Amino acid sequence: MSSLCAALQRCTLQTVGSSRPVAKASQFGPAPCALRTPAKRQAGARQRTRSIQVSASVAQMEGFTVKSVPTKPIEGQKTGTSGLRKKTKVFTSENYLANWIQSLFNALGEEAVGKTIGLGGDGRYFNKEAVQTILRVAAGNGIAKVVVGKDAIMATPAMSALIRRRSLYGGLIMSASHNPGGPDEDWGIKFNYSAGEPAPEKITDKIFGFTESILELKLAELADVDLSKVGTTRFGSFEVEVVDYTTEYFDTLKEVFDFPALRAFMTRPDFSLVFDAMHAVTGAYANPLFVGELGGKPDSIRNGVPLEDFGGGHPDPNLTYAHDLVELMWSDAAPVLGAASDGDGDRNMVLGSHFFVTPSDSVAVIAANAQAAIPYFKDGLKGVARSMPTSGALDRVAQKLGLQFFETPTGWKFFGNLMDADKCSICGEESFGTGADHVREKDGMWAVLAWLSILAHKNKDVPEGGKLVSVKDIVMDHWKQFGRNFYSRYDYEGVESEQANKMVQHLEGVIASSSKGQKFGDYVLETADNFSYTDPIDGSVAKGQGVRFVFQDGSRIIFRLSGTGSAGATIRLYIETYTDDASKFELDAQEVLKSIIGTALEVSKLQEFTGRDKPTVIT
Ligand code: VG1
Ligand code: CO
Repeated sequence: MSSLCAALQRCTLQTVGSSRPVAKASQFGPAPCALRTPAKRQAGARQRTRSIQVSASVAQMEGFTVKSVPTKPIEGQKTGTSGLRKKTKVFTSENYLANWIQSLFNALGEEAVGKTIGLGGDGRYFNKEAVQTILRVAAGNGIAKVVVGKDAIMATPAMSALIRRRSLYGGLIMSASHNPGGPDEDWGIKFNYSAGEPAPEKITDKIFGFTESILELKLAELADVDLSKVGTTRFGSFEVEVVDYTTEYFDTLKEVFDFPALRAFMTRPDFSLVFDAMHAVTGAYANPLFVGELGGKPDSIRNGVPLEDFGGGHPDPNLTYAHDLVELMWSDAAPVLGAASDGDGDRNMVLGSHFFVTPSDSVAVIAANAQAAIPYFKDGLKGVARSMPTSGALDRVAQKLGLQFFETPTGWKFFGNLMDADKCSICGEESFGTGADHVREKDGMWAVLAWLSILAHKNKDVPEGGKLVSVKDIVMDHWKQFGRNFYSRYDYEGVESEQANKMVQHLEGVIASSSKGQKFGDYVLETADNFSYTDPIDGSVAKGQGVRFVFQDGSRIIFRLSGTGSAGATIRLYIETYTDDASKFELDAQEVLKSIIGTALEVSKLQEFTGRDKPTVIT
């Protein structure tokens, strides 16, 4: 007997709306037994035909009713780099969300029946309503229990920790990450699997397949659950547990870091921190963590209340969107450490007084210091990994420490397999994402605690009132050992998709006709390709992950199209050069990269294709 049938064993079937057209068997999802009674289940083809003729039906589960509601496929429900993201108005349109959730359960099939999943999000507009819809579809598809963050809150890394610590089957995160929120902005949803990792492409492709053929929603008739109070609500065989969203996450962070040592450092009178939560989800975590657990001053937290529209801003921790923090860090009142996080709490930006740490340098510095400064890594690292467009700073650390090293496509889903196979401890992306194998997501708060740990370690012998080793000192010291990778990213947002695609086609042509040794401006070509990745663990292949030109001195030009936008296209241009000449370390990256950026724009004919003479964001 299938597990779905087992879960629905107590169903009783009633027929309603008998004037509806007869549905074909193939129009139903993978679990037609949901529409049958146990007695009929054994009675073979005749009964099966009869039950399938009931196109609008209700099944009585123990404690609630499941309605079969007809629906139609909706175009374009394809998951991008991280979940499905669209304008909020698209998601709130009829059945848009329910269709995707139903397709998810169709894709997961019987494996998910009777299981427990997590649910929460970044606090953005529509999350609380979305929870109620998701609960109805989950119950209608035989999920036994959903663990929901209080007030529908759950940061992305916290969901990963929740899944892992509670051995959940998976979890849903309602977030469009750093994209703005509100009725006229963006909404999004992602599914994480049993190790807490973003669903691999083989699952997201399957979900997309179901969205293209879906004709039925299985909706449980449930009263709204009160999300404002921790506790359990039972609907017969279905259960909803509203939980404190900090518990599992903080328990995990406590296993990684030495909290008493961090507390001692945080409370030094000569140390100061400013954490900018950007009115996003880490607002819900920053106070209990930095103030509650670590003894920081309450005024170290800025924009610490999560708002449905993130206060009208982009909750994206970079030099453009976190400008208040950047201004503070370049003022006389700059604290020792400045940090910010994004909408769903997986990204981070780290700053020192008058100093910005690029994310590519940040992961390299953390990897180089992890063993000495962070208890979780006291036995050394298993390996490190970075996404392809991330600078080569981490490669140099791997080489020096003799670590396994991996270069993956953009998006966190590619790191999970390496971690599950014990091949990678720390990884990062140039897009302000840093993390480790304590969870299977990038982790903004983890990165801040990692920097706090490094600062605490480097300053352990500095007496109070002595000159503290600063963030800048740590990075300068790193460059002295490893050299500096000058790095920048140009984003051209809201470009017409067709023009962006044409530019990529043009670049493919340039690749095809280029050869090793050819000169591009001041640079001599080593290789050019469209990056393709074969997962070393499961052999899956991801193609077309970014056009790259790698030059003989290690400099690189990379172009890729964003997979997280909700409309139009965003072109990303990544540029990198390297120097081990210490006299150049303090030069401005934009100055150093000027000539190679010029080459990149010339080769791509970006302006010709897009009409843009400058990027919308530079990081
Ligand atoms: C961007 C970043 C990528 C990151 C992804 C999700 O993707 O470049 O590195 O993993 O966002 O991050 P894209 O396809 O737009 O370049 V998050 O914090 O938005 O979940
Ligand atoms: Co994010």
